Amino acid sequence: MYNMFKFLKEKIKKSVESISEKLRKDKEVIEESKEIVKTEERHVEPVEEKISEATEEIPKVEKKPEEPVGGPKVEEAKKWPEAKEEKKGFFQKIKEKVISTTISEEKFEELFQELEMGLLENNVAYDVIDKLKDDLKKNLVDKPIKRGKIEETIFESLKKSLKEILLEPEKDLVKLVSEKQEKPFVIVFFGINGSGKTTSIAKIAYHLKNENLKPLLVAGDTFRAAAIEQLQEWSDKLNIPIVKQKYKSDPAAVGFDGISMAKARNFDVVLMDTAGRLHSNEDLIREMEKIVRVTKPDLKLFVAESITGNDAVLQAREFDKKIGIDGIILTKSDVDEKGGAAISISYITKKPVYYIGIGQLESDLKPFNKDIILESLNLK
Ligand SMILES: Nc1nc2c(ncn2[C@@H]2O[C@H](COP(=O)(O)OP(=O)(O)O)[C@@H](O)[C@H]2O)c(=O)[nH]1
Ligand SMILES: [Mg+2]
Repeated sequence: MYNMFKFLKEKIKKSVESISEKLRKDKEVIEESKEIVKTEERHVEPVEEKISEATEEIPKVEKKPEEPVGGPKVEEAKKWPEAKEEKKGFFQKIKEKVISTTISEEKFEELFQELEMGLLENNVAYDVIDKLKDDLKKNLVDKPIKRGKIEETIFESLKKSLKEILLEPEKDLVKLVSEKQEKPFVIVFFGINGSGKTTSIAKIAYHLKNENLKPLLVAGDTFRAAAIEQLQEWSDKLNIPIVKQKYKSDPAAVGFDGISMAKARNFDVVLMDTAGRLHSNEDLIREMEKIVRVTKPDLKLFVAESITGNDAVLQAREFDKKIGIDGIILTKSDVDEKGGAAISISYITKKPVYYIGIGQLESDLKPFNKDIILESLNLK
């Protein structure tokens, strides 16, 4: 289970319950019309009495042999049960109306306002909301839905849409690294300051090491004070080698060094750190382009903070436009209570989320998994 959907989960549940409740109120209106029919039936009652009178009359008729059996009164009596049958059919139709309901487009818009607001408040991107809404519309508008099945229909629709929206990697990292013939497999991590690049590198290196692969750390953030020391500390703690140079050296050159060393000493995978930068800074973008040109990464991972919501999504899109990214690491989900970024980021960028960061320790990393997300949203 992921913790980041605390509010979103509640919001979806509440909104869907409220939709059902509103439709139930509509049901009362229909029930009222059912009442009217019942009252009408009461009017019919004397007619029913007539029927029995009429049937009773038949033997009377039989008692009078001078009159032929099957006189006009008997024929009339035959008609009554038929009339009663018709009434029943009509009543049946009303009952069916009560059991299933259809929602007009207008009603749909009104009903889904709350859900829409809830999704927005919890950082779900507009495009994702549009997709969820369009799918729901297709499944709900002008289609008879069984009364007891409204909630289920909505949940099923949301579930199906989310399965399309969320993007898991086709192959996990261990497989990707293991399958590359010519080692090392090179991963470069990008993202703005403080998003969790260095920590994520440590977590992934630790994970790959536990899978019997040989990782090498490359201190490519030569810009920010203490960045090299930070990676060095992880290197010491996890007992994973590091390649570094002095501050202000060219990160592309550090990357090149790292790859050479990895080739010479049979490392399976190079994990390269970079300086945090904003996508709007042209100099730093040129630097990133140079890193990519020189190191030719097998995988460019963008590290985004879950808690920043739509900002994380926009950053990922901008970085993708500038340098092209292959996947995403979503950090700090443990301190996010909305979770919208996790739902939106892969749909907007069309890039899979590889891992979710769930804390500050090396083991605080979870693979991104659709089923776990659906389960965490109570949609399973
Ligand atoms: N709670 C939490 N903190 C994290 C996570 N990932 C990173 N951090 C913290 O975020 C801060 C910035 O991380 P850092 O790796 O230095 O970011 P960088 O500037 O992108 O390299 C550090 O204090 C990390 O411990 C996470 O998944 N959960
Ligand atoms: Mg760093």
